[in-house]
Amino acid sequence: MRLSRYLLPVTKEAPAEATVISHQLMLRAGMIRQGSAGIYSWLPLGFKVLKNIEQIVREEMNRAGAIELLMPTLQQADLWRESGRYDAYGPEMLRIEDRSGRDLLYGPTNEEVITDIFRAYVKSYKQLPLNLYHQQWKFRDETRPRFGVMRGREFLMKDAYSFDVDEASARIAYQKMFASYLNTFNRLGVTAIPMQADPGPIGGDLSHEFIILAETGESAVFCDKALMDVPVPGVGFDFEDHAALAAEMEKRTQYYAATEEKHDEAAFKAIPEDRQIAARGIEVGHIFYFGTKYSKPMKAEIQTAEGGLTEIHGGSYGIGVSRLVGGIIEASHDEKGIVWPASVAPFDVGLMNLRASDEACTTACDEAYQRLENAGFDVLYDDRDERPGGKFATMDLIGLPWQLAIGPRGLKAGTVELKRRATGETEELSLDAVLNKLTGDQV
Ligand code: 5CA
Repeated sequence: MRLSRYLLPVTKEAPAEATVISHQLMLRAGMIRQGSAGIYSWLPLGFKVLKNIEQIVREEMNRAGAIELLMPTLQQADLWRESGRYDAYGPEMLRIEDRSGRDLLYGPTNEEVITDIFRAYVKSYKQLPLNLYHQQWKFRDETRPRFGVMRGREFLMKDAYSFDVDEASARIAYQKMFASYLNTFNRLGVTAIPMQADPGPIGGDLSHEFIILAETGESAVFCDKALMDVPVPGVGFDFEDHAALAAEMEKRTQYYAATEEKHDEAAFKAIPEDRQIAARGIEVGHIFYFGTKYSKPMKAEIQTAEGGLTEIHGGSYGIGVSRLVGGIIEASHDEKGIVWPASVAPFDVGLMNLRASDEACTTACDEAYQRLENAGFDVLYDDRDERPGGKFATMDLIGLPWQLAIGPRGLKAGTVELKRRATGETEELSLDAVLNKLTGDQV
């Protein structure tokens, strides 16, 4: 992508209402634009990151055996009357009436809709276990939307729903999501610690939040430092190996980790002092086992092997996809700007023409652009006739993993300058050597 043809409205300063660094950087890097409070347009650069996160979440959900579908944003109020949550949900729910007077709502979550789909089509234990998910916009009329996309009113969530014949198999479904989340967040370049959590309005008796530690996090969290060193299951993990699933959860739940609502000071103080972490965190995922909470009132029943009928046992599993864009920045930035983990970066390489008025320099840059694109890299090519200082500052701000600067001086010596954004380390190399190095880095 040529920057001269792109829409990248970067700014030097962030507006005063942006109080946390991720919000400031997202505005300065031209990733989002606020409509009303907590409602954003995703500008081209921000949209690319959002899509990259969505894709990793999708791949890891699929790997764990979940199946993607798509439910609408607008839901029938009647389903929520059946579950009993229509009145219980309160002013956070945006209620809408259509032209014929029917009550609709903009979904804050989808337990009711998915249970309705389930009961329409699934009648037998033979069709279970089943885990269905989607990535869809939600609306919650939060009292205090803040921190940019981290607490929005409209936000993108991945929500998965598991259906099982009994509690024992539902707990396996829960463990699958637990293990899968560890891999997902690891691929997104962040460490998310599973912590015992309060199920809140979703309900249930077993619940974990996945927390990224960050000073600007909204929740107070307490955990054992040892948890940070437990390796993730890895992409080769066998999700059908029940013993391995239980072990992955046990490896972590053996250590103390809880959010404020579930905090037990005595248990926390029992951890060796040098391992006690009392910090703040960002909740990027939340999983729940709630048994028959929805299947009972909504009569989602299936035939058992014995020939009787039973209510299904359910769980739901959320990831804050749009919140993660902010969360990843909170965990990965420096004084110059964002430092994207390669897996979610909006482009792989930022190519800078340091003297666009110089024909030879422009020819060399055009050639580098072509060769990088042909080799499969997504390149943002700053081809504008502007001063190098501003170009470097923009590239540092938007945080692409690699920067490639080409100017007349280097070209005389047959070299270009390659910089790794994360470390600031630079090298003078031939274009061939750059391509070799980047290709090697990719595998
Ligand atoms: N139905 C369940 C799980 S699918 C559910 O709604 N869980 S939740 O309420 O915990 O939300 C799931 C995830 O969405 C949270 O972990 C968080 O990462 C994200 N989220 C929740 N509220 C917001 C918000 N206002 N802005 C951005 N992300 C949010």
